[in-house]
Amino acid sequence: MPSKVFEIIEKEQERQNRNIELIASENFVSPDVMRAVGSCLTNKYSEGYPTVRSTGSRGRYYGGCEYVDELEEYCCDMWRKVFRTDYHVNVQPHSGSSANIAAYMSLLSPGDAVLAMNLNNGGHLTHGAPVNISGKLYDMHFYDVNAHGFIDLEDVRKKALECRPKLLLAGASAYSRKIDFAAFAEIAREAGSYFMVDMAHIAGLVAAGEHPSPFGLADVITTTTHKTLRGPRGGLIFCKPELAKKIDGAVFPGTQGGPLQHVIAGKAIAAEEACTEAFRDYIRQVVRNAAAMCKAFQEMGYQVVTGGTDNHLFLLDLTDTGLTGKAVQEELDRNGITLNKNCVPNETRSPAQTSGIRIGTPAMTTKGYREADFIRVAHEIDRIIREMRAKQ
Ligand code: DSN
Repeated sequence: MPSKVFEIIEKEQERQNRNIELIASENFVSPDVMRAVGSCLTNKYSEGYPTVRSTGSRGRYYGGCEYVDELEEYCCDMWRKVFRTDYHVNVQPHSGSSANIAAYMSLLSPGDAVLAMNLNNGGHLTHGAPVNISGKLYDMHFYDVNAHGFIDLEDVRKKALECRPKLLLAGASAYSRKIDFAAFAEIAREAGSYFMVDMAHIAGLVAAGEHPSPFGLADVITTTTHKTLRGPRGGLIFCKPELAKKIDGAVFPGTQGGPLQHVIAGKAIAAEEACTEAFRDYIRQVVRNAAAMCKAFQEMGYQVVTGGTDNHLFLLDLTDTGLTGKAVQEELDRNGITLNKNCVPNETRSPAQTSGIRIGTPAMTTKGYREADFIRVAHEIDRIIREMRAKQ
């Protein structure tokens, strides 16, 4: 008798085939990534690092690691190639959160000041939210967006010079505009701070040259591999070579045990894919699709935070409609359109309700959608929202 698990997987597969997927942080991996992640590498323990490593790290704690050593070195080389960088890279973080925690551990002591983007205005849980370990361990300070939703670099500078953070953090989960990493780096230099970038959302755009790169500017760069990069779920940490030993030690043994070599194999394949012209075409289409869909909403009278988008996502501010983000998310889900509720700048509702929704184009671009398809979906979302308003 087949396991109940396969029945559940089959249902999820059907949901993924059927629904229009607009969650900005999701994507669909290639069959090769899927095959690597489901491979025999899941059976292998390999605590430690490949034996011959420029950082002088300690090798593995287990026998039989000759092939996973080769794999992990190859994966590191491929990610340096993707971002055209000579930064050190650690490919072991199990997730973006693990990558961020290890990065903090390597640079900070408990109680050190950190300046990051406010979660309510587009930041991330692991950037110091009080409920997250980052918010409990460090003395968090937050910069805001201005009245139009743009990162307020004057506010960043003022707060950095006031609190003199040990670490200045740039990066967001719900921000639709280019981030000026050069300006952040300059502020970090003035304030005497380490500069860290969490580029999880936009990493695919950075790889394809569609967003300014933080390489050469940031001391440490973290990312997930499963968003615009279209790899398996996981994290990466890049750092300037002089921080390599600290970063490696903070990942293992600092915060993790054995690496997931089957996921590292998937990450290596994603890196190979990210070096292709087909990947760059996909990213360019992601950006064109977001711009087209965003414009369609604006033409129908919707309020878009910042008045547009430069990347793969945008936020609709539904305040004028009187509907919550939660209600719209749930009604769209019933109609086969998947996205998530999101706070808007100066949010008046709780994060469980919100006044906005976040819309992203990577996943459906991977499925082949182009501008006209996204415009059609925008009109379908408008139809559903108008029906909801009529029932209010
Ligand atoms: N939770 C992810 C997102 O949806 O943006 C970020 O980690």
